[in-house]
Amino acid sequence: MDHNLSRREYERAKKFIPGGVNSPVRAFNSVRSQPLFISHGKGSEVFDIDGNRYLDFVGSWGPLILGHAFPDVLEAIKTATEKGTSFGAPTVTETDMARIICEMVPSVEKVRMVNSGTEATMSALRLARGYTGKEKVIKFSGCYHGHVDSFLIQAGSGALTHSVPDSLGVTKGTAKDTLLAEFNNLDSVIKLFGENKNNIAAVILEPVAGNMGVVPPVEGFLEGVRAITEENRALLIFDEVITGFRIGRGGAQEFFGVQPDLTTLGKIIGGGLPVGAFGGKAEIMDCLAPLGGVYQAGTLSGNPVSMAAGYAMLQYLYNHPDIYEKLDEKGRKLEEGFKENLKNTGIDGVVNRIGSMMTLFFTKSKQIRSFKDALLSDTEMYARYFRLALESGLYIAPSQFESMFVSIAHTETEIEEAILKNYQALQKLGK
Ligand code: HOZ
Repeated sequence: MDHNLSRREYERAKKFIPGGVNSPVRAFNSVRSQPLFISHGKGSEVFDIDGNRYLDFVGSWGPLILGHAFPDVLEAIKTATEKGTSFGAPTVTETDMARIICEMVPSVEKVRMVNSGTEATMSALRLARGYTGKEKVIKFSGCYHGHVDSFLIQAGSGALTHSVPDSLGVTKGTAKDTLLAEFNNLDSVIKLFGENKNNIAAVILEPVAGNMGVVPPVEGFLEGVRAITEENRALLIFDEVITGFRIGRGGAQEFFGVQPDLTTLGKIIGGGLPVGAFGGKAEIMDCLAPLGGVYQAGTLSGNPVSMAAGYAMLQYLYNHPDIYEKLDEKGRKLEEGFKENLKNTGIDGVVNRIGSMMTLFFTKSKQIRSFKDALLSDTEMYARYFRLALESGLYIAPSQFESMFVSIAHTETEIEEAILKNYQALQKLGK
């Protein structure tokens, strides 16, 4: 495969953009490669500016449940832009969007739109503090909630990939209010509540960790966190930026039957456009300005074009509830194929999957149930695997600590193609 144009473009980008990219993971640093510059995408495929075709399992990091350039979404964007792109004043689609989110996500009675997942988690935290009058927040090591100061402490995703889980620029004052627990370890949460009596405003987590690679919750974990937060009058925040509308119509909370007080959503509701939202019980949400004393605002919040794209996608999901079975079936096939390939090539690895989210960890461990387990993975091996896969036209996350995403656009033949490419890459790895 020829990557000359991407390489040239990367050199040009580096002159004007820090590191040549607008978000670190896509620089491909941790897999010791160079970023691809994408020209376009269609369905399950993306094409780079050199004209190479890739079977895409990144899917813009999750939101493209329906695949690239889905006709309903494109049509909605076109119609919306023809009427103007921003008003900073209410439009009808904002209410349509809010209504469909409230209808689909079990715990959400009211919702406020923002522009990204980072904004959603930042705002949800302020709201939790304002509502409870308490200051501290518990997060889990390896969970990622965007680049909010309070959450850039032992964070997953790009922070982890680039070995700076604790970012420079976060003050000690901010960091002292963030307490760290271990994912899938209830005792670690109980201990923190014991040590910080009556001062924990909220516990935030990804109900299925997706930014340390995919790590599903063990049985009883989410229920346990729910019970502890209730006992201690702290809010439970589910960050469903990845899982919302992906592992089920009502996200992880519907899938596992555990209802948080607040839910944060991000790119997943934008049909590929920049958007975010946070929502929950009306009593809590009504503490936001202009009703209450917790201030939160944004000119582009509820932007008409993003709302139109997101609403078109959510309507499609609402009207086609069977797609979740289809996604799970495609995910299952991929998982089985990858596991079979590991066995047949003698490479040590674990495949974690839930629905259409999946990670292949290169590890000698038998299972990956915690952040500590995930950290034992052989990231050098993943880097080599990534490069081999990419060269064969399989586009997966450029980091061990992310998820693969399957969309409804992936056909059975393409899932088989991915399994074959995975096999060929593993075979080469083993040599
Ligand atoms: N935060 C994303 C991964 N979980 C990466 C975003 C990007 O580089 O576009």
